[in-house]
Amino acid sequence: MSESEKTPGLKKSANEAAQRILQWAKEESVGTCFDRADKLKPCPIGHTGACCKNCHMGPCRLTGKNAEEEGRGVCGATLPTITARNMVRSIAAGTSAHSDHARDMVLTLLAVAEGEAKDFQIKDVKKLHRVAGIIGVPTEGRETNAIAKDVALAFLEDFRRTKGELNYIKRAPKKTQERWKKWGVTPRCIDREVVEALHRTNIGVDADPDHLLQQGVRTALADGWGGCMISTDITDILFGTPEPVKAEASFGIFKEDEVNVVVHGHEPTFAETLVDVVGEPELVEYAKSKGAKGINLGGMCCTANEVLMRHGIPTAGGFTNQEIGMLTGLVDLMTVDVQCIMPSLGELAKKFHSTLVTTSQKAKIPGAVHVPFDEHNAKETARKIVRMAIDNFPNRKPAKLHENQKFPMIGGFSEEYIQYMQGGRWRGSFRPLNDAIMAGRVRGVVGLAGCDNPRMVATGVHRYIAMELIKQDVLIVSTGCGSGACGTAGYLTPETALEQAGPGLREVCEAIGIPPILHLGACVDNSRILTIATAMAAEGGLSDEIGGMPAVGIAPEWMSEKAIAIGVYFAASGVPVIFGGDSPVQASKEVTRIMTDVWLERFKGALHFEPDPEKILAMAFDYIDKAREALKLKKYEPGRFGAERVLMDMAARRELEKQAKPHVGIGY
Ligand code: NFS
Repeated sequence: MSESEKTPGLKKSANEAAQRILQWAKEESVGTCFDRADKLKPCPIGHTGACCKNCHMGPCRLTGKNAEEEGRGVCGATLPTITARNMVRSIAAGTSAHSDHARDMVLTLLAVAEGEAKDFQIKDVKKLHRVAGIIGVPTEGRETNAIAKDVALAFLEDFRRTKGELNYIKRAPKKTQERWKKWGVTPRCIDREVVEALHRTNIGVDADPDHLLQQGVRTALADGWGGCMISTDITDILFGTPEPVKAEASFGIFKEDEVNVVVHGHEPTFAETLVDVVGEPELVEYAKSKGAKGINLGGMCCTANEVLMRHGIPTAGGFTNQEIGMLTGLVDLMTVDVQCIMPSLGELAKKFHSTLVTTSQKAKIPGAVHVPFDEHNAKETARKIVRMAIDNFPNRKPAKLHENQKFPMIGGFSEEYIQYMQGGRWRGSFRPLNDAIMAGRVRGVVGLAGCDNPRMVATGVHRYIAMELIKQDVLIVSTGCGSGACGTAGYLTPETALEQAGPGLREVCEAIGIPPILHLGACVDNSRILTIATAMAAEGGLSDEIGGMPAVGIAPEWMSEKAIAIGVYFAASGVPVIFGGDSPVQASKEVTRIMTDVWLERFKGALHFEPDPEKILAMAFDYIDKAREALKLKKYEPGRFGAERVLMDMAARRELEKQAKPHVGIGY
């Protein structure tokens, strides 16, 4: 019996529009990830990290009461060895995803600098100079393209050098760098760390769990301070550093009378080109000739975050919304490139009039039309795809279901802008935020990130945690589908601060003019959190390294290997991180201990897994308050600033909890 059959009326998504569409899909017998999650329970052995399939003598599954001490694979591998190896392989996979994306950004910058990608220019020359300054590329009296070429070549070394260390390691606070040196985890380059991680986890190589996880940490740091950070910076250089921008979120962003083109995936380059061409008069005229009033561009997942941050393109939300978006019947064409794209979209598109187009040379999906894109022929490809969407518009069937829910939102908070808004162009700093934390107006900062997950009431845990945190004066910086979850709940507006935030946070938000949840961008833009934390450390008054700040990372609905890589690079950078759901290393107490107690001692960060949202919150507050105490900051007292207010009455609170409180963990 499936979970929803056992619990009639069990919500699949906390988004009411999603819930209505899913109900309709059920009546029409169209399946989604939620149905598949019900039908397909995870293997209880692999799910906990106790299954090794690294050679063909297995899979070896180490179960039983004394598995930790006595269990052995055919080769003799112990449970901690197997669990650590599985973890390290996830880190390597996640790192390669972000970093392969970063490599493409570097190659695009190089092509632009060499005049081979005529459809792109360097939009943020100031940022190019800043980045060049950090990595030691001379700028004085040089042409922009010459600087850009050297920056691109310097970053290419971050993928392949054999000696030395990543360019951006020097960007971290000195003390953080010293910890990495001391524990032998300073990454040399991205490709080498990934290859070494895969080598060491091969049968019969590294068998010491701590030593294995040390390579996991080094690989993850190559992701955070390499792949993710390079990707963020080059995207800013090419397409502009984000500044606050208004947008909209949820399924009502699709228009009934316009051609709807949806960008989904992760790499921003093609989506940026679409932004450039959709307004071209010939294309708009062509759309009108087919009976549409215009062309409407919307997004899903992290590509959406990229173009939302820079252009205010609306988003239909995160991972679990992709099939639901197509179920609206309003998607004339969806382009997908890489990562987090459900292969089911190919089949689903066929049930509607929608066309699915794969645009990356790296990914094809059965049921999709493949129109590969490269930066040399960008606009031409983009126009071709928009024409395909327009041609498909007359095939649209009259909507059986009309969903117009949408919420206003604000995105576009880069490190540069957050600094600027705290003092202006010449005096920008992190002083006001540091002061607000020191005074206890802001209790601490939480990075709310990671996926949304069909094994929970999707987006519900994000919503619940976000609201509880801001009520208790915690400022949130959000990325990836965490931002999608908050945006599609209507939480990404300054008004949310007035209605929901605790009095201290409210004062600060009102003074600076920001929402209490700052949308920082896509998942690769978690690197912005690293540079913000570094700037806060440099500003003084809090910790002089990332570790020890009243700051925590939370990914309550994570599911991707990329999230694992991110969690580990934050932990190793000094941030305690709490992931929701079950632990992928729960089979081994030793591995769990290393990732929590041992890492906390070495790096001042840790990676916890905790299925209960209440406990996630309790752990987060505990970390924040203990950090405040260690820094000898004023004790946080709820309601100390501003008049104490009843933030919500009981009825409203019950309603919110009913909506958002997820069922947690996975039953077998
Ligand atoms: Ni991050 Fe972005 Fe979303 Fe999870 Fe996937 S889209 S890269 S992995 S699901 S947050």
